[in-house]
Amino acid sequence: MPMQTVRTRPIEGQKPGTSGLRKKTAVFKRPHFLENYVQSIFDGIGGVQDKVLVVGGDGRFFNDDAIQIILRMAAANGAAKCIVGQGGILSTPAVSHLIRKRGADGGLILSASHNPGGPDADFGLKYNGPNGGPATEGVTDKIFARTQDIDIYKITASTGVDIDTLGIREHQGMKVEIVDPVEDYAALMETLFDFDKIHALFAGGFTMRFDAMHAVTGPYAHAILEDRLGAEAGSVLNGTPSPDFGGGHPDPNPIWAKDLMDVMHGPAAPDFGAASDGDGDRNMIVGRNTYVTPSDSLAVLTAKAHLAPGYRDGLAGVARSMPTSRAVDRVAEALGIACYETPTGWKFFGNLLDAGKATLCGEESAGTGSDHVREKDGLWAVLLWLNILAETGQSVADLMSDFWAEYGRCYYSRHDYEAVDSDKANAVMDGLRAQLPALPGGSVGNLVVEAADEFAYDDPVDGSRATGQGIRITFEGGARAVFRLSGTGTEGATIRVYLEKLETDADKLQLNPEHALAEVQNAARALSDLTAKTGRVDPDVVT
Ligand code: VG1
Ligand code: CO
Repeated sequence: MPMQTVRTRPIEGQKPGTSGLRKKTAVFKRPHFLENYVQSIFDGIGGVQDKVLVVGGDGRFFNDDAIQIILRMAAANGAAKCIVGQGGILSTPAVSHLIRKRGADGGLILSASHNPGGPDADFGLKYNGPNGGPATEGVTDKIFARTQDIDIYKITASTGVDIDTLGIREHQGMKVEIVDPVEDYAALMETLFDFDKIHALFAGGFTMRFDAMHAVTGPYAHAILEDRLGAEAGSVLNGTPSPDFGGGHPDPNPIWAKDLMDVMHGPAAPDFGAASDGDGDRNMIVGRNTYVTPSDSLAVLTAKAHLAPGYRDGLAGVARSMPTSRAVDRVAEALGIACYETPTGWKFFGNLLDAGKATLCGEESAGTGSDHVREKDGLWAVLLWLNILAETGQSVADLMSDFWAEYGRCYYSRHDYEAVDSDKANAVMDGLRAQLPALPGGSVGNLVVEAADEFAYDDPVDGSRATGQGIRITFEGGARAVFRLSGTGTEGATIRVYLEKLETDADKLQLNPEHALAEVQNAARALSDLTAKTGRVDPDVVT
């Protein structure tokens, strides 16, 4: 009998967070844990009988074994076909594109994104729906509900499927198609950007470094930046995916991509630098001696997107997650287009993109994307920047200076306090929550509170409401402090404090961001009483 029905029972801890389910690898490897969750996904989406699924991951430790289990379970559950990236590799945006291009019913992405990988680090699994985007809140609720009352899962008894050789084969009545992970994605990029113009830019001596951080974008970056666009060999750093990401955090920010930051601020800095994360959906942009905050990047891309062929006709609208700085709001206003504010997590952009209300979306955490897929897309952002630099002929530093002179500068920083005891983290949030009604009109230091609330989002497309999405305190003159708990951590709670200050004085556009934000940081400290409540003084990570 090639197929088994295995009796099981609910297993604790299978509640998906901001972006799928993320746990220590050892937890995912416990008997029945992954199987239970995969079956809960299948049941939560109404079964996979006769369906087509896209499957791939970022290559981290346990990627291969997990894919084998998923394929055996898809076959046992009657799926018609699985489309799998060769060697089990597919970036998150590439999965999104494949689902859409092939008209698949959904996809499974094996990744814990920017969290480190390895036997002692993190693993994750995300389900994306037929539009190519992350499971909506409604679908996520159904999957979680099933984890609570699951009793059986189905799996074939066979040992495994060859996922390394391109082509279509059969596994116990299900087709398995192994595809090149890069080809379709690269072809999509070619429809959006002026590859000739970018090629000419490199041919003219323009230099760049792209840090793939030992993660999934390596093969994509080699193929697109070096092979097709002619960036000199060696432009891609750390370009071979490794199961533990070379022992690092594949998180593209100035802390974890410090090597790249050092190069970009050193004597031999190239013209342009960029990095991407574990699963290829995030991006960091840096010019020579110039770090571009993700919030500013979204704003600049909004202002200049029309310079790339894919966006020549302008943008229908833009959207940003609530904690993302309001720089893009100012650009949208000048362009006369709508700007939506959504909760953290890409799943909230899906309806806006599907309905044609937004063309570009972004988050402060280094995610930017457009309606070409339903995920944020790291290399896409890099290519749009390259297209804009090729068209304007400006350096990143000059482009930013001009941008700030026109729109003002939103100084921005995020402070993360990691692995905080959950009760203490909740006490910080509860303490803030209790103060909210009394804050408006009062002052904290020299700042006067304009508004204070806990963010809730009413989806303009399907009318659903998401509550408890972070506390925001706005000060007169354009400063803001936002507090929320992370939904992607795997140890205790992570408190995120987001600081922002608008500056329109032409003489104050080149300040040290830390100094520019000192006042609002002090206010955030005073209001949250974070040190007394958690014992923490300095944040673990500042980006
Ligand atoms: C973090 C970021 C959020 C992002 C999410 C997934 O969530 O803040 O902006 O969408 O990670 O990113 P949280 O809940 O920890 O703040 V990733 O690149 O999965 O895929
Ligand atoms: Co990611």
